Amino acid sequence: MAVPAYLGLGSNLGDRLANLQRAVDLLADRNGVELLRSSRVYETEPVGPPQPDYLNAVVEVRTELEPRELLDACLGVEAELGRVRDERWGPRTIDVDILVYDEREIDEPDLVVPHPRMHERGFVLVPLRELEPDPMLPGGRSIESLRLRPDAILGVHLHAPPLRVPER
Ligand code: GSY
Repeated sequence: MAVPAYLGLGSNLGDRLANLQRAVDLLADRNGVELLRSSRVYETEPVGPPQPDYLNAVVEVRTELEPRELLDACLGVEAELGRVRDERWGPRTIDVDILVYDEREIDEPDLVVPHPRMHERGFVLVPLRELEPDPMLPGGRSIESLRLRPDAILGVHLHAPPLRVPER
């Protein structure tokens, strides 16, 4: 059975907008992943060590893949876009994270869903809330309960319209 999921996309190296669009196109090519909608694209100040600003967006998918299979699909897209996983918080051509998978809570060494830091990150919450006003957050938190630091939102600026979602 297909379930909804939200994926966070980020890029701060090379042609950032083209990287995000390519990631959407590659995800749409995967068996068992249907791209439904994209948020608009935001330019965001980096969280982590000094590095170039990111472009971030969130996409909604419906997927027949199990969470771990979806993770593999995300890692496959990162690899196809030439991502080398070296510095943990460092710059990257593309980052594809599972933010939310249906109503599942998963806590495994390399797969934690809902994404454990999503509620602290304006670059995730701002685009995600365009698609889902009341998303599932880690620890059963609600959006209303969050006291997101104002500077987390301040570093998030609208940059481009939604990414193109390929026709089904
Ligand atoms: O967590 C994804 C990679 N990443 C980002 C990001 O996507 N956007 C911003 N603004 N900062 C980030 N720091 C890291 S690491």
